[in-house]
Amino acid sequence: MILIGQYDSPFTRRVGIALTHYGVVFEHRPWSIMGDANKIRPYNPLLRVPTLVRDDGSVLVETLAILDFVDSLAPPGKALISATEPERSAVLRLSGFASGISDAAVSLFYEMKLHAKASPMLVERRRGQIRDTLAMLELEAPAQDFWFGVSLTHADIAVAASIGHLAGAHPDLFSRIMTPRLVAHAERAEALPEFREIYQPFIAPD
Ligand SMILES: N[C@@H](CCC(=O)N[C@@H](CS)C(=O)NCC(=O)O)C(=O)O
Repeated sequence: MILIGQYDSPFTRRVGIALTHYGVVFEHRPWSIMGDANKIRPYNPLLRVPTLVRDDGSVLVETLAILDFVDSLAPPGKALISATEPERSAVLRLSGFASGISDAAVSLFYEMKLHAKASPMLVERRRGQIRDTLAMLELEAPAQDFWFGVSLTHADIAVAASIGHLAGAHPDLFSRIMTPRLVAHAERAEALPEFREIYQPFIAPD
């Protein structure tokens, strides 16, 4: 199995951490979405990461679809999401909001980097989406290590990956956002072995 994408992508990092948590052996190709586009194209003409190439050669795109497959490889007792409700939807809800922050942060980055003059309306909309969603999650953030009880879930990974990406890609915005409980939660997650192993500081796409 091959995971394509650099770990400064919060989406690719989510997949890499989940695979590592499950003890799945995989090959990592840390290709840049811009500089290595020609390498990514044969696997994924959308030129997006994460891209997962399965052992049978079939390709999965979109983090949720990839994680759906990755979860089928979970060893007993290690599942990052419950098979039953309401626990399952609670993890999906939180992961969705956390990854949505990353969607807005990635879009904001491209808007500011790739346009000679960024759209003030779009920039303000993205900043507001990030700020308001973080504020909502801050009210829910737990004091204990894991968001939902005693073990790691996709929600913990999504929150930490999004916070880490935001801090790297938008340091000014991040420094103005006051979410101490969320940041503390992310710091606890970042201390875990799978987070330390699957990490790359943010590098602006060339
Ligand atoms: N909805 C996608 C988002 C993935 C995404 O935005 N990836 C970014 C890197 S962080 C990307 O590949 N951007 C390249 C592009 O859109 O051209 C997912 O969940 O996998």
